[in-house]
Amino acid sequence: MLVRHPAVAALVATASLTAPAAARAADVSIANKAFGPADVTIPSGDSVTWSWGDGPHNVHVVQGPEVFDSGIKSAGGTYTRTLTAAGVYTYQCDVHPSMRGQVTVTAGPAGASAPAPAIGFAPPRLGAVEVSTLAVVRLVASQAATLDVDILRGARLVKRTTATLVSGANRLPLPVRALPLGRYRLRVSARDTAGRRSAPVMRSFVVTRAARARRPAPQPAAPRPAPAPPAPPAPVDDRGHHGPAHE
Ligand SMILES: [Cu+2]
Repeated sequence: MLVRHPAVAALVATASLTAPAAARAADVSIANKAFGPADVTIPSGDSVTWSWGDGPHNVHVVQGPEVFDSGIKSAGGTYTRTLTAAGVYTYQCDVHPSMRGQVTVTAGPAGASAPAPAIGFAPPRLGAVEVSTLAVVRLVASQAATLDVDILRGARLVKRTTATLVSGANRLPLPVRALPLGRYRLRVSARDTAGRRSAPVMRSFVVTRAARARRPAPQPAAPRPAPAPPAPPAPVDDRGHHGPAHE
């Protein structure tokens, strides 16, 4: 619809400019016995809308900070739920139990996240997995766990390590200092002390000079009392200033 009245047009423009970021929402389609995408991340207070392309299916959250069920719907049905409690929500279709998905709710745009409660004997779950341009992984874990980390180049495994996860938000610098520059893939999965394991999550990332020059993180498994070794000289730009500090 065209808005012809100038005052109304201005009002519409103002409204769209001032719409809060929290109005973003995730959409998940349901068709062909699958949720798409099967893994979405939203900040607390946002909503997820599921849309049925066929049926019968339902959205039944079986683990997470709260559980709920959309009820069974058919083609054309929708279900919207606003989620405020941070954590990882795992859901399934009860008609087709192989249909599974998850929603990760972060505490807000700042990235901090409240921990999800560890329930019963559930395997650990990972959400909101991101790799920064400095090759630092951020993710939300449903419980304390060990993270198995594989770095692959093409199909070749070039680095394998582990890290300790806390329940909630985690920040893990990848060990890329000795890797050639270029594009890699990251494969992570979490396991608890009983060996229960999360689904693996794959992400691609690029090893840059800046990522390699990043200060190594302290290694909890092998504490070194010595201070971090000096970083390579920072680039100096044409005004004689040193480049930005690496995180
Ligand atoms: Cu189904």
